[in-house]
Amino acid sequence: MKKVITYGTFDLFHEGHYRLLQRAKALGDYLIVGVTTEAYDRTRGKLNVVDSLVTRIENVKKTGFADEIIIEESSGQKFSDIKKYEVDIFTVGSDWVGYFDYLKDYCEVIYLERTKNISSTMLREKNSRIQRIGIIGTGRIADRFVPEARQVSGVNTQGVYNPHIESARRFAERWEINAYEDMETFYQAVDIVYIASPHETHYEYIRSALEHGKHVLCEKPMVLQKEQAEKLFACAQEKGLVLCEGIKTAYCPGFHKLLGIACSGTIGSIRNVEACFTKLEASESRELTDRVYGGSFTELGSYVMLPVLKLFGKDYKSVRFDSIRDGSGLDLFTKVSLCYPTGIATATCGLGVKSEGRLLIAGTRGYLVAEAPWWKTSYFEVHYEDAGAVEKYSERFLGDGLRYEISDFLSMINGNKNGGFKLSRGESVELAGLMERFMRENGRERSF
Ligand code: C2G
Repeated sequence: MKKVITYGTFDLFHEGHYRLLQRAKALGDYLIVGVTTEAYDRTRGKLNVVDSLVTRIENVKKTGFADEIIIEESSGQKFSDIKKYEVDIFTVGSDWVGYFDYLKDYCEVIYLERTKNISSTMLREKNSRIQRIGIIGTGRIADRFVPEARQVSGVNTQGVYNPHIESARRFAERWEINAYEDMETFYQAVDIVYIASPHETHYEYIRSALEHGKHVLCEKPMVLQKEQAEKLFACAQEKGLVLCEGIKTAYCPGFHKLLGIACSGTIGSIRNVEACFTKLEASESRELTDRVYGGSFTELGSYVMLPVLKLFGKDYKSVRFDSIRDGSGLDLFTKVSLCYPTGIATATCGLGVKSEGRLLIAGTRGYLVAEAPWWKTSYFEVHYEDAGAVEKYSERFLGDGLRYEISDFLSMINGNKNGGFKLSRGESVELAGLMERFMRENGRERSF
Protein backbone atom coordinates (compact mmCIF):
# COMPACT_ATOMS: atom_id res chain seq x y z
CA MET A 1 0.00 0.00 0.00
CA LYS A 2 1.43 3.36 -1.09
CA LYS A 3 1.06 6.00 1.62
CA VAL A 4 0.93 9.69 0.73
CA ILE A 5 1.09 12.62 3.14
CA THR A 6 0.34 16.32 2.66
CA TYR A 7 -0.06 19.30 4.95
CA GLY A 8 -1.78 22.65 4.93
CA THR A 9 -3.83 25.23 6.77
CA PHE A 10 -6.85 24.76 4.48
CA ASP A 11 -8.40 28.01 5.65
CA LEU A 12 -11.47 29.30 3.75
CA PHE A 13 -11.40 25.99 1.87
CA HIS A 14 -11.22 26.58 -1.86
CA GLU A 15 -10.71 24.95 -5.21
CA GLY A 16 -6.90 25.12 -4.90
CA HIS A 17 -7.10 23.00 -1.74
CA TYR A 18 -9.63 20.62 -3.27
CA ARG A 19 -7.55 19.99 -6.38
CA LEU A 20 -4.41 19.51 -4.32
CA LEU A 21 -6.04 16.84 -2.14
CA GLN A 22 -7.60 15.16 -5.15
CA ARG A 23 -4.23 14.80 -6.90
CA ALA A 24 -2.47 13.86 -3.66
CA LYS A 25 -4.91 11.00 -3.17
CA ALA A 26 -4.37 9.86 -6.76
CA LEU A 27 -0.63 9.49 -6.11
CA GLY A 28 -1.16 6.44 -3.88
CA ASP A 29 -3.60 4.26 -1.96
CA TYR A 30 -3.83 5.97 1.42
CA LEU A 31 -3.79 9.73 2.03
CA ILE A 32 -2.83 11.33 5.33
CA VAL A 33 -3.59 15.06 5.63
CA GLY A 34 -1.92 17.19 8.27
CA VAL A 35 -3.89 20.29 9.23
CA THR A 36 -1.93 23.05 10.97
CA THR A 37 -2.86 24.29 14.43
CA GLU A 38 -3.41 28.00 15.07
CA ALA A 39 -0.31 28.10 17.26
CA TYR A 40 1.85 26.56 14.53
CA ASP A 41 0.49 28.98 11.92
CA ARG A 42 1.39 31.82 14.25
CA THR A 43 4.96 30.62 14.67
CA ARG A 44 5.46 30.00 10.96
CA GLY A 45 4.14 33.48 10.21
CA LYS A 46 0.85 32.74 8.47
CA LEU A 47 -1.48 35.66 9.15
CA ASN A 48 -5.21 36.15 9.10
CA VAL A 49 -6.35 32.53 9.42
CA VAL A 50 -10.12 32.80 9.76
CA ASP A 51 -11.54 29.29 10.24
CA SER A 52 -11.04 27.32 13.44
CA LEU A 53 -9.02 24.10 13.41
CA VAL A 54 -12.27 22.14 13.75
CA THR A 55 -13.83 23.83 10.70
CA ARG A 56 -10.65 23.34 8.66
CA ILE A 57 -10.54 19.64 9.56
CA GLU A 58 -14.25 19.30 8.72
CA ASN A 59 -13.67 20.86 5.30
CA VAL A 60 -10.81 18.48 4.53
CA LYS A 61 -12.97 15.56 5.70
CA LYS A 62 -15.88 16.62 3.46
CA THR A 63 -13.77 16.19 0.32
CA GLY A 64 -13.66 12.44 0.98
CA PHE A 65 -10.01 12.25 -0.17
CA ALA A 66 -8.37 11.95 3.25
CA ASP A 67 -8.07 8.46 4.76
CA GLU A 68 -6.61 9.92 7.93
CA ILE A 69 -6.38 13.46 9.28
CA ILE A 70 -3.71 14.48 11.75
CA ILE A 71 -2.82 17.85 13.18
CA GLU A 72 0.49 19.58 12.52
CA GLU A 73 1.91 21.43 15.48
CA SER A 74 5.56 22.16 14.75
CA SER A 75 8.06 22.49 11.96
CA GLY A 76 9.97 19.30 12.78
CA GLN A 77 6.86 17.18 12.65
CA LYS A 78 6.92 16.31 8.93
CA PHE A 79 10.14 14.41 9.37
CA SER A 80 8.85 12.36 12.33
CA ASP A 81 5.41 11.77 10.72
CA ILE A 82 7.07 10.32 7.62
CA LYS A 83 8.89 7.79 9.78
CA LYS A 84 5.97 7.13 12.11
CA TYR A 85 3.38 6.51 9.37
CA GLU A 86 5.87 4.84 6.99
CA VAL A 87 5.07 7.33 4.27
CA ASP A 88 6.13 6.72 0.66
CA ILE A 89 5.30 10.11 -0.85
CA PHE A 90 5.28 13.60 0.61
CA THR A 91 3.43 16.10 -1.56
CA VAL A 92 2.58 19.78 -1.42
CA GLY A 93 1.77 22.59 -3.87
CA SER A 94 4.42 23.99 -6.19
CA ASP A 95 4.52 27.30 -4.30
CA TRP A 96 6.85 25.31 -2.03
CA VAL A 97 9.21 23.97 -4.71
CA GLY A 98 12.61 23.14 -3.22
CA TYR A 99 11.52 23.94 0.29
CA PHE A 100 10.91 20.35 1.34
CA ASP A 101 13.74 18.72 -0.60
CA TYR A 102 15.35 17.80 2.73
CA LEU A 103 12.70 15.08 3.06
CA LYS A 104 13.98 13.33 -0.09
CA ASP A 105 16.26 11.14 1.99
CA TYR A 106 13.21 9.58 3.64
CA CYS A 107 10.52 9.42 0.95
CA GLU A 108 9.62 10.66 -2.52
CA VAL A 109 8.85 14.39 -2.63
CA ILE A 110 6.38 15.61 -5.25
CA TYR A 111 5.40 19.23 -5.80
CA LEU A 112 1.99 19.46 -7.46
CA GLU A 113 1.25 22.44 -9.66
CA ARG A 114 -0.62 25.08 -7.65
CA THR A 115 -4.03 26.12 -8.91
CA LYS A 116 -3.80 29.54 -10.52
CA ASN A 117 -7.45 30.45 -10.67
CA ILE A 118 -9.47 29.62 -7.63
CA SER A 119 -12.40 31.66 -8.79
CA SER A 120 -14.58 29.77 -11.18
CA THR A 121 -18.11 31.19 -11.16
CA MET A 122 -19.23 28.22 -9.11
CA LEU A 123 -16.72 28.95 -6.40
CA ARG A 124 -16.95 32.72 -6.37
CA GLU A 125 -20.10 32.76 -4.29
CA LYS A 126 -18.89 30.12 -1.90
CA ASN A 127 -15.53 31.80 -1.57
CA SER A 128 -16.57 35.42 -1.61
CA ARG A 129 -14.21 35.97 1.28
CA ILE A 130 -11.18 35.14 -0.83
CA GLN A 131 -9.87 38.26 -2.53
CA ARG A 132 -8.16 37.82 -5.86
CA ILE A 133 -5.10 40.07 -6.11
CA GLY A 134 -3.88 41.54 -9.37
CA ILE A 135 -0.40 43.07 -9.44
CA ILE A 136 0.53 46.02 -11.63
CA GLY A 137 4.28 46.22 -12.19
CA THR A 138 6.95 43.56 -12.07
CA GLY A 139 9.90 45.16 -10.24
CA ARG A 140 11.85 43.95 -7.20
CA ILE A 141 9.14 44.80 -4.71
CA ALA A 142 6.52 42.85 -6.70
CA ASP A 143 8.78 39.80 -6.46
CA ARG A 144 8.81 40.19 -2.70
CA PHE A 145 5.07 40.73 -2.59
CA VAL A 146 3.98 37.36 -4.04
CA PRO A 147 5.55 35.07 -1.41
CA GLU A 148 4.44 37.47 1.32
CA ALA A 149 0.84 37.40 0.06
CA ARG A 150 0.97 33.60 0.26
CA GLN A 151 1.48 33.98 3.99
CA VAL A 152 -1.84 35.78 4.33
CA SER A 153 -4.95 33.67 4.37
CA GLY A 154 -7.94 34.94 2.36
CA VAL A 155 -6.06 36.27 -0.67
CA ASN A 156 -4.95 34.60 -3.87
CA THR A 157 -2.48 36.25 -6.22
CA GLN A 158 -4.26 35.83 -9.49
CA GLY A 159 -2.21 37.62 -12.07
CA VAL A 160 0.01 40.43 -13.17
CA TYR A 161 -0.30 43.29 -15.61
CA ASN A 162 2.59 45.07 -17.24
CA PRO A 163 2.33 47.00 -20.52
CA HIS A 164 5.57 45.22 -21.45
CA ILE A 165 3.99 41.83 -21.88
CA GLU A 166 7.30 39.99 -21.92
CA SER A 167 8.07 41.25 -18.40
CA ALA A 168 4.58 40.24 -17.30
CA ARG A 169 5.01 36.76 -18.80
CA ARG A 170 8.38 36.20 -17.14
CA PHE A 171 6.99 37.34 -13.79
CA ALA A 172 3.87 35.20 -14.17
CA GLU A 173 5.91 32.14 -15.03
CA ARG A 174 8.16 32.67 -12.03
CA TRP A 175 5.20 32.83 -9.66
CA GLU A 176 2.75 30.53 -11.46
CA ILE A 177 0.13 33.19 -11.97
CA ASN A 178 -1.55 34.67 -15.06
CA ALA A 179 -0.05 37.42 -17.21
CA TYR A 180 -2.41 40.05 -18.62
CA GLU A 181 -1.69 42.34 -21.51
CA ASP A 182 -5.10 43.90 -21.60
CA MET A 183 -6.20 46.03 -18.66
CA GLU A 184 -9.91 45.27 -18.99
CA THR A 185 -9.34 41.50 -18.86
CA PHE A 186 -7.01 42.05 -15.92
CA TYR A 187 -9.63 44.03 -13.98
CA GLN A 188 -12.29 41.42 -14.71
CA ALA A 189 -10.11 38.72 -13.17
CA VAL A 190 -9.28 40.44 -9.86
CA ASP A 191 -10.93 42.02 -6.82
CA ILE A 192 -8.02 44.01 -5.45
CA VAL A 193 -5.03 45.65 -7.07
CA TYR A 194 -1.49 45.99 -5.75
CA ILE A 195 0.44 48.70 -7.57
CA ALA A 196 4.21 48.31 -7.74
CA SER A 197 4.92 50.22 -10.94
CA PRO A 198 7.27 53.27 -11.22
CA HIS A 199 6.24 56.19 -8.94
CA GLU A 200 5.02 58.48 -11.69
CA THR A 201 2.53 55.91 -13.00
CA HIS A 202 0.78 55.37 -9.64
CA TYR A 203 -1.80 58.11 -9.97
CA GLU A 204 -3.26 56.88 -13.27
CA TYR A 205 -3.24 53.25 -12.22
CA ILE A 206 -4.93 53.98 -8.89
CA ARG A 207 -7.54 56.13 -10.62
CA SER A 208 -8.33 53.48 -13.19
CA ALA A 209 -8.42 50.66 -10.61
CA LEU A 210 -10.83 52.62 -8.40
CA GLU A 211 -12.97 53.41 -11.42
CA HIS A 212 -13.16 49.70 -12.09
CA GLY A 213 -14.40 49.17 -8.53
CA LYS A 214 -11.19 47.62 -7.18
CA HIS A 215 -9.65 48.14 -3.75
CA VAL A 216 -6.09 49.41 -4.07
CA LEU A 217 -2.87 48.90 -2.15
CA CYS A 218 -0.18 51.10 -3.70
CA GLU A 219 3.54 51.10 -3.00
CA LYS A 220 5.08 54.22 -1.49
CA PRO A 221 5.23 57.01 -2.46
CA MET A 222 1.58 56.62 -3.39
CA VAL A 223 1.53 59.84 -5.39
CA LEU A 224 3.75 62.90 -5.71
CA GLN A 225 1.15 65.64 -5.32
CA LYS A 226 -1.14 66.46 -2.43
CA GLU A 227 -4.12 67.22 -4.63
CA GLN A 228 -3.77 63.88 -6.40
CA ALA A 229 -3.83 62.05 -3.07
CA GLU A 230 -6.91 63.99 -1.95
CA LYS A 231 -8.71 63.25 -5.20
CA LEU A 232 -7.94 59.55 -5.03
CA PHE A 233 -9.04 59.17 -1.41
CA ALA A 234 -12.26 61.08 -2.17
CA CYS A 235 -12.90 58.78 -5.13
CA ALA A 236 -12.27 55.66 -3.01
CA GLN A 237 -14.61 56.94 -0.30
CA GLU A 238 -17.35 57.75 -2.76
CA LYS A 239 -17.15 54.26 -4.21
CA GLY A 240 -16.86 52.51 -0.83
CA LEU A 241 -13.41 51.16 -1.70
CA VAL A 242 -10.26 50.83 0.39
CA LEU A 243 -7.18 52.74 -0.76
CA CYS A 244 -3.97 52.13 1.19
CA GLU A 245 -0.39 53.30 0.82
CA GLY A 246 2.06 50.44 1.28
CA ILE A 247 4.76 51.62 3.65
CA LYS A 248 5.65 48.33 5.29
CA THR A 249 7.02 49.91 8.48
CA ALA A 250 3.66 51.49 9.23
CA TYR A 251 2.01 48.09 9.55
CA CYS A 252 4.66 46.00 11.27
CA PRO A 253 4.01 45.01 14.89
CA GLY A 254 7.40 46.17 16.22
CA PHE A 255 6.90 49.70 14.94
CA HIS A 256 3.50 49.76 16.62
CA LYS A 257 4.94 48.68 19.90
CA LEU A 258 7.60 51.38 19.52
CA LEU A 259 5.03 54.11 18.81
CA GLY A 260 2.88 52.93 21.70
CA ILE A 261 5.80 53.15 24.13
CA ALA A 262 7.00 56.50 22.76
CA CYS A 263 3.51 57.97 23.21
CA SER A 264 2.84 56.39 26.59
CA GLY A 265 4.65 59.10 28.53
CA THR A 266 7.44 56.81 29.69
CA ILE A 267 10.07 59.03 28.01
CA GLY A 268 8.12 62.17 28.98
CA SER A 269 7.02 64.68 26.34
CA ILE A 270 8.60 64.05 22.96
CA ARG A 271 10.85 66.91 21.87
CA ASN A 272 13.04 65.50 19.11
CA VAL A 273 12.69 62.82 16.44
CA GLU A 274 15.61 61.81 14.23
CA ALA A 275 15.12 59.18 11.58
CA CYS A 276 17.74 58.05 9.09
CA PHE A 277 17.64 55.43 6.34
CA THR A 278 20.39 55.06 3.74
CA LYS A 279 20.81 52.37 1.13
CA LEU A 280 23.70 52.52 -1.32
CA GLU A 281 22.52 51.99 -4.88
CA ALA A 282 24.57 51.27 -7.99
CA SER A 283 25.10 54.38 -10.08
CA GLU A 284 23.30 52.78 -13.05
CA SER A 285 20.20 51.90 -10.98
CA ARG A 286 16.81 53.42 -11.83
CA GLU A 287 16.89 55.27 -8.50
CA LEU A 288 20.06 57.11 -9.49
CA THR A 289 19.46 57.56 -13.21
CA ASP A 290 15.87 58.79 -13.31
CA ARG A 291 16.50 62.52 -13.02
CA VAL A 292 12.88 63.39 -12.48
CA TYR A 293 11.49 60.69 -10.20
CA GLY A 294 14.68 59.14 -8.81
CA GLY A 295 16.83 60.30 -5.92
CA SER A 296 16.88 59.58 -2.22
CA PHE A 297 13.85 61.51 -1.03
CA THR A 298 11.30 60.06 -3.47
CA GLU A 299 12.76 56.61 -2.81
CA LEU A 300 13.19 56.59 0.96
CA GLY A 301 11.51 59.76 2.22
CA SER A 302 8.26 57.94 3.07
CA TYR A 303 10.08 55.76 5.61
CA VAL A 304 11.93 58.53 7.41
CA MET A 305 8.97 60.92 7.45
CA LEU A 306 6.69 58.23 8.87
CA PRO A 307 7.81 58.37 12.55
CA VAL A 308 7.94 62.17 12.36
CA LEU A 309 4.35 62.44 11.17
CA LYS A 310 3.21 59.73 13.57
CA LEU A 311 4.74 61.42 16.61
CA PHE A 312 4.49 65.14 15.80
CA GLY A 313 1.68 65.28 13.25
CA LYS A 314 1.47 67.47 10.18
CA ASP A 315 1.22 70.94 11.72
CA TYR A 316 4.87 71.84 11.46
CA LYS A 317 5.86 75.51 11.55
CA SER A 318 8.61 75.11 9.00
CA VAL A 319 10.18 72.48 6.77
CA ARG A 320 13.51 72.69 5.02
CA PHE A 321 15.21 70.29 2.61
CA ASP A 322 18.99 70.18 2.24
CA SER A 323 20.49 67.81 -0.31
CA ILE A 324 23.81 66.61 -1.61
CA ARG A 325 23.40 66.16 -5.36
CA ASP A 326 25.17 64.41 -8.20
CA GLY A 327 26.28 66.14 -11.41
CA SER A 328 22.76 65.99 -12.86
CA GLY A 329 21.18 67.55 -9.78
CA LEU A 330 19.68 64.32 -8.42
CA ASP A 331 19.73 64.11 -4.62
CA LEU A 332 22.12 61.47 -3.33
CA PHE A 333 21.42 62.43 0.27
CA THR A 334 18.63 64.57 1.71
CA LYS A 335 18.04 65.93 5.18
CA VAL A 336 14.60 67.29 6.02
CA SER A 337 14.44 69.58 9.06
CA LEU A 338 11.07 70.31 10.59
CA CYS A 339 10.15 72.66 13.44
CA TYR A 340 6.99 71.99 15.43
CA PRO A 341 5.49 74.12 18.21
CA THR A 342 6.79 71.66 20.83
CA GLY A 343 9.72 69.94 19.17
CA ILE A 344 12.05 69.48 16.24
CA ALA A 345 12.65 66.64 13.81
CA THR A 346 15.11 65.56 11.16
CA ALA A 347 14.47 62.92 8.55
CA THR A 348 17.54 61.84 6.58
CA CYS A 349 17.80 59.52 3.63
CA GLY A 350 20.53 58.59 1.19
CA LEU A 351 21.22 56.45 -1.84
CA GLY A 352 24.73 57.68 -2.53
CA VAL A 353 25.94 58.47 1.00
CA LYS A 354 26.03 55.89 3.78
CA SER A 355 25.14 56.87 7.31
CA GLU A 356 23.99 55.23 10.50
CA GLY A 357 20.37 54.24 9.99
CA ARG A 358 18.78 54.97 13.29
CA LEU A 359 15.53 56.15 14.78
CA LEU A 360 15.93 58.25 17.90
CA ILE A 361 13.02 59.70 19.84
CA ALA A 362 14.03 62.05 22.64
CA GLY A 363 11.72 63.10 25.41
CA THR A 364 11.84 65.10 28.64
CA ARG A 365 12.43 61.94 30.74
CA GLY A 366 14.38 59.63 28.43
CA TYR A 367 14.88 58.48 24.89
CA LEU A 368 13.98 55.57 22.69
CA VAL A 369 16.40 54.24 20.12
CA ALA A 370 15.99 51.71 17.33
CA GLU A 371 19.04 50.85 15.24
CA ALA A 372 19.03 49.91 11.57
CA PRO A 373 17.00 48.36 10.15
CA TRP A 374 14.48 50.17 12.36
CA TRP A 375 12.16 50.32 9.32
CA LYS A 376 11.78 46.55 9.85
CA THR A 377 11.35 47.13 13.56
CA SER A 378 12.25 44.10 15.61
CA TYR A 379 14.26 45.57 18.48
CA PHE A 380 14.54 48.88 20.35
CA GLU A 381 15.68 50.25 23.69
CA VAL A 382 14.47 52.89 26.09
CA HIS A 383 17.14 54.82 28.02
CA TYR A 384 16.87 57.19 30.97
CA GLU A 385 19.15 59.60 32.82
CA ASP A 386 20.26 56.62 34.89
CA ALA A 387 22.43 54.89 32.27
CA GLY A 388 21.86 51.51 33.93
CA ALA A 389 18.09 51.60 33.58
CA VAL A 390 17.79 50.36 30.02
CA GLU A 391 14.55 48.68 28.88
CA LYS A 392 14.80 46.34 25.91
CA TYR A 393 11.92 45.43 23.63
CA SER A 394 11.71 42.99 20.79
CA GLU A 395 9.03 41.91 18.35
CA ARG A 396 8.96 39.54 15.40
CA PHE A 397 9.36 40.87 11.88
CA LEU A 398 8.61 38.02 9.53
CA GLY A 399 9.99 37.58 6.03
CA ASP A 400 10.03 40.79 4.03
CA GLY A 401 7.31 42.22 6.25
CA LEU A 402 4.81 42.94 3.50
CA ARG A 403 2.42 40.37 4.94
CA TYR A 404 1.45 42.83 7.69
CA GLU A 405 0.22 45.51 5.31
CA ILE A 406 -1.53 42.90 3.15
CA SER A 407 -3.25 41.49 6.22
CA ASP A 408 -4.39 44.94 7.42
CA PHE A 409 -5.51 45.93 3.94
CA LEU A 410 -7.56 42.75 3.77
CA SER A 411 -9.17 43.31 7.14
CA MET A 412 -10.10 46.87 6.10
CA ILE A 413 -11.75 45.45 3.00
CA ASN A 414 -13.62 43.04 5.24
CA GLY A 415 -14.99 45.94 7.23
CA ASN A 416 -12.54 46.13 10.09
CA LYS A 417 -11.63 49.79 10.41
CA ASN A 418 -8.66 49.11 12.71
CA GLY A 419 -6.10 48.89 9.94
CA GLY A 420 -6.72 52.48 8.88
CA PHE A 421 -5.09 54.04 11.89
CA LYS A 422 -1.76 52.41 11.12
CA LEU A 423 -1.32 54.76 8.20
CA SER A 424 -4.11 57.29 8.00
CA ARG A 425 -5.45 58.95 4.93
CA GLY A 426 -4.27 62.30 6.34
CA GLU A 427 -0.74 60.98 6.74
CA SER A 428 -0.62 59.70 3.16
CA VAL A 429 -1.93 63.05 1.89
CA GLU A 430 0.74 64.85 3.90
CA LEU A 431 3.46 62.55 2.54
CA ALA A 432 2.31 63.35 -0.99
CA GLY A 433 2.44 67.05 -0.07
CA LEU A 434 6.04 66.72 1.13
CA MET A 435 7.02 64.88 -2.08
CA GLU A 436 5.42 67.68 -4.08
CA ARG A 437 7.19 70.38 -2.14
CA PHE A 438 10.54 68.63 -2.43
CA MET A 439 10.14 68.16 -6.16
CA ARG A 440 9.08 71.76 -6.67
CA GLU A 441 12.06 73.07 -4.71
CA ASN A 442 14.24 70.84 -6.89
CA GLY A 443 12.80 72.26 -10.09
CA ARG A 444 11.10 69.01 -11.00
CA GLU A 445 7.50 70.26 -10.89
CA ARG A 446 7.18 70.59 -14.67
CA SER A 447 7.34 66.86 -14.89
CA PHE A 448 4.18 66.01 -12.95
N1 C2G B 1 -2.58 25.25 -2.90
C1 C2G B 1 -2.69 25.11 -4.28
N2 C2G B 1 -3.23 26.12 -5.02
C2 C2G B 1 -3.63 27.28 -4.44
C3 C2G B 1 -3.51 27.45 -3.07
C4 C2G B 1 -2.97 26.41 -2.31
O1 C2G B 1 -2.33 24.05 -4.83
N3 C2G B 1 -4.14 28.26 -5.21
C5 C2G B 1 -1.98 24.16 -2.09
C6 C2G B 1 -0.74 24.58 -1.30
O2 C2G B 1 0.41 24.56 -2.10
C7 C2G B 1 -0.71 23.51 -0.21
C8 C2G B 1 -2.19 23.24 0.03
O3 C2G B 1 -2.90 23.74 -1.10
O4 C2G B 1 -0.09 22.34 -0.69
C9 C2G B 1 -2.69 23.90 1.29
O5 C2G B 1 -2.46 25.29 1.18
P1 C2G B 1 -2.50 26.22 2.48
O6 C2G B 1 -3.70 25.94 3.24
O7 C2G B 1 -2.24 27.61 2.03
O8 C2G B 1 -1.30 25.67 3.37
P2 C2G B 1 0.24 26.06 3.28
O9 C2G B 1 0.48 27.34 4.01
O10 C2G B 1 0.69 25.97 1.87
O11 C2G B 1 0.93 24.91 4.15
O12 C2G B 1 2.98 22.62 6.88
C10 C2G B 1 2.06 23.29 6.06
C11 C2G B 1 2.46 23.09 4.65
O13 C2G B 1 3.80 23.49 4.54
C12 C2G B 1 1.63 23.82 3.61
